[in-house]
Amino acid sequence: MAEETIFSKIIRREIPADIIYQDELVTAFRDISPRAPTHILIIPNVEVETSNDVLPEHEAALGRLFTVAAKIARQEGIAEEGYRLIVNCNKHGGQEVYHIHMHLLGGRPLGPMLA
Ligand code: IU
Repeated sequence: MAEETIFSKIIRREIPADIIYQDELVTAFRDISPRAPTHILIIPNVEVETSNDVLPEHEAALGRLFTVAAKIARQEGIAEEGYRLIVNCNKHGGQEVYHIHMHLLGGRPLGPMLA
């Protein structure tokens, strides 16, 4: 099993976080250092370090990231204008926390992805 990160403590509510959604597969909370008016992290409750470590048994939880992202985007009122979903992997991808997570960013024009 992957080594535990701070995100596991957030999932178990052992440390404070602004959790906006949680079910048996995923947890979503506001990023502590938001890069856009809406910046939410959506993570599987199971520990998966990076996208390199994804297995078929993770498909239900990782698929749920997308359905929850769409639900939250509608709740945040950014679905029609649009938003960006990002999953960073390892050093060159800019990954800082080794519990796979989807960033949901929106609420302002984000510009070209590779700017
Ligand atoms: P990254 O894809 O691993 O680079 O993103 C990690 C994100 O986790 C980053 O945007 C941090 O601001 C965010 N974060 C957080 O919201 N709460 C925390 O306790 C920690 C990191 I550590």
